[in-house]
Amino acid sequence: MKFIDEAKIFVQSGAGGNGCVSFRREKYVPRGGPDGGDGGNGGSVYLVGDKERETLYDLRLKPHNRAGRGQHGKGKKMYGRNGRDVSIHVPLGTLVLEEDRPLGEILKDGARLVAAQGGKGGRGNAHFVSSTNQAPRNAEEGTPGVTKTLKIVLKIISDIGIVGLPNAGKSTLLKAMTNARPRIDSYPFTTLNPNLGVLKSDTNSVVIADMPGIIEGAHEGKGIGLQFLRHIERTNLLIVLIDISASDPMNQYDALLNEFRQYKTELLEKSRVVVFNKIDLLDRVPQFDLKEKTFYISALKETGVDALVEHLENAN
Ligand SMILES: Nc1nc2c(ncn2[C@@H]2O[C@H](COP(=O)(O)OP(=O)(O)OP(=O)(O)O)[C@@H](O)[C@H]2O)c(=O)[nH]1
Ligand SMILES: [Mg+2]
Repeated sequence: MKFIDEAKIFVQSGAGGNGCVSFRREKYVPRGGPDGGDGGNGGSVYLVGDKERETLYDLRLKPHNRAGRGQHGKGKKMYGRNGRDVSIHVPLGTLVLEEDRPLGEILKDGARLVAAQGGKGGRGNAHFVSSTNQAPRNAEEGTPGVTKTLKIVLKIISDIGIVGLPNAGKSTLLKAMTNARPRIDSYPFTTLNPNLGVLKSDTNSVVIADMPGIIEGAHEGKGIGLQFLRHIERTNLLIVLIDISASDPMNQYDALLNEFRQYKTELLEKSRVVVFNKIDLLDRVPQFDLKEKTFYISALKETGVDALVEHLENAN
């Protein structure tokens, strides 16, 4: 299924049904009391967190979501039926915005957010009896539903993000560390959307996201741009992956940090480790002196990956 991380949807809740004005009619009971029932509540539109979902694709397919209206109350104190609710299932990490103001976010499986509250049913005349008015001729109208246009944005939930230039071996590293089987190829921009993998240890499991490649000028829209970086905004730790066999590894590193800075300086404040990959291609592996923790690995041959995994498990 297509990975879609932004969608616009229209939601409309149902109006509440009107309360009823009615009087009891029975043989030999000349003046029965009021018996108008209440109107039903209008249906609401909900967004529901669903851990099985990974994309907002379905929301694109069905942008209009309308809940049912409440039925009007009837005589003999019969309630109107409530309107049908509508539940829209979304992946965990979904953010809901109304006119660019956040309405809420959905982080847990089964979590529900009211996107459009249904109208309230009106009360029937049976409610309005008083000592001075034994035969009320008034009932309430139901309140109207609401219509909204919502922007839905997905920010994947993961603990660790792998970032680097195209072809650095990010997907190969994800494959070496987790159960994920991402596409790997020798041309740049093989990965177009984030891939998720789970690193399981005895005590916990850590979700790792492999990102599309970043190139210099990405913040100006070069390559795939930096849009997808929002998916690592929630991570605790970044793996900055550098191809040590390519020319000037430190230059790659500076270029990446510079793009992060252009995107959001907060990304620079995240803890990170720097991983130099493809050491199998070199006879002599140069060492770099960085303030971050560094690792020298071959994701392809799985050399040095165990030490990295151990560090990640303890860091999370
Ligand atoms: N020799 C060697 N090749 C590697 C290593 N890691 C990855 N590669 C190769 O490098 C190429 C790119 O690997 P990917 O894992 O697709 O790289 P990526 O960073 O995910 O690339 P994009 O998704 O395009 O940004 C593939 O041909 C891999 O087989 C490594 O440790 N050693
Ligand atoms: Mg890739």
